[in-house]
Amino acid sequence: MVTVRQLPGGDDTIVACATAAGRGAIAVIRLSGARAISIARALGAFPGASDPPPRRATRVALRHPDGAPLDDALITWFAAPRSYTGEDVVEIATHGGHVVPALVLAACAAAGARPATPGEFTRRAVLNGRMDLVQAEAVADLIDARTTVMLRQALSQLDGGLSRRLLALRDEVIHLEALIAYDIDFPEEDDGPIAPARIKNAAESLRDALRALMHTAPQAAVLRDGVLVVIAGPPNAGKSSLFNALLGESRALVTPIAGTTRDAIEAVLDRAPLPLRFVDTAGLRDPDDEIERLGIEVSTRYLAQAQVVLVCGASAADIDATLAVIASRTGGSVLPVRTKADLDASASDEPVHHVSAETGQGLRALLEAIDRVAMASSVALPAGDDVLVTRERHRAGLAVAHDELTEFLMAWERGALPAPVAAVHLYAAREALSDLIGIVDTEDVLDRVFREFCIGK
Ligand SMILES: Nc1nc2c(ncn2[C@@H]2O[C@H](COP(=O)(O)OP(=O)(O)O)[C@@H](O)[C@H]2O)c(=O)[nH]1
Ligand SMILES: [Mg+2]
Repeated sequence: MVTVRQLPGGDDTIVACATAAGRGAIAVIRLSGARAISIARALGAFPGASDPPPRRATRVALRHPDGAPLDDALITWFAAPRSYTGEDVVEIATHGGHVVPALVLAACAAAGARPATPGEFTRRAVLNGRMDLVQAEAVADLIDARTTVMLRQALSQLDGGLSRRLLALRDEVIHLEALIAYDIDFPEEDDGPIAPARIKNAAESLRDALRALMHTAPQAAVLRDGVLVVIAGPPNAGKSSLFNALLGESRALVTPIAGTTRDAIEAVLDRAPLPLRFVDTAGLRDPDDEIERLGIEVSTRYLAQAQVVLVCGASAADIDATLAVIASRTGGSVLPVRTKADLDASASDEPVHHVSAETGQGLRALLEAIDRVAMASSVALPAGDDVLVTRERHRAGLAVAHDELTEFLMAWERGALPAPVAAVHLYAAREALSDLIGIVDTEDVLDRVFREFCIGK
């Protein structure tokens, strides 16, 4: 059970551009592997025979191994093992743009580097023990983060928060295995076998801890994707204008999301306490859509999952008509919104939000109302240092471990299976957790048995 395997060509020195392509002040090209220094030397860096001082940026007139000038660059060497990958790493900061980074990459290749495959630097970091698998995923989460809360989660995961939790759970499995092993190996010990109730209690609390961590997945999903706020109403109600006005009004970081479906336009507002993910219809006519036949525009696909629905209309009648169509089709909180309030000065005491995309009236109050219902309808927000499960891989691995614990408990309580057979479930639970973190270690159980039970006596 090795989760991370060496790729073919694992000894190669790899090269890639670490910054995004296109115009920019600088680009960073990264080399990793045993030949990183000699390749940099072939490009004109580090003159002289002795190794350059590590972690110090030096200026270099870069040139192709054939002598052609490339750029005026800064170059930094990170000596193995104190580097991102654990290998010798050379970072070349060149000018950005379309040509320079491409030419420098080509020069590195000409000097013997191989273009890296996606994620290969981080893969090497895992292989060399610089980080575990969960931390490697956090690197990707950090880069993909669209909200501040998700960024914080990724940072905490990168710092080893989730890994430590998973390791602690795995330790508990090993502890249980040790208890069982003792029971198997020393049934005639003076102090008698371990009380079955002790094993049952330990297994139950472990199963509950696995379940609790597994159940943080929906929280993480809300933090990552935002609370789903779907806008509904008749054509021309002012939905798209409201969508744009809300995004503008909030002055928060807005990330437009390229059409996950054809019938919707989405954007995530990075907003406290929860990010909000607004969905407007793309206004495409779909003759097969029952809701559209009823004269209401809404992204049907999102309606069932919506946590909040803004039911929009320029008149009370329009709002009522929309409510009638929407109510039975969503489990989310419904907020009635009277649009184009600038055209209709008549105040009313209905529990309706009056907004104008034209004047900005009522937008802030509507956003705050959305915050309130989102908080009320959402899974509880994690406390600052709470560890969350941010990926399906984590949830699935925990589910396997949880189910194995459940199987073990059933067998143990019934006394149906001999202890060595029941212990197979513990082994499977441990493997599932090891897989999550990316550990390969067969000595753990023996270690624990020896340490805890003084077998040498
Ligand atoms: N006066 C006024 N007109 C608005 C307002 N919001 C939207 N409109 C107008 O109403 C029409 C339909 O707006 P639109 O946002 O496309 O509605 P949708 O079909 O529901 O997405 C457009 O001509 C808008 O300019 C508003 O707050 N005040
Ligand atoms: Mg529209």
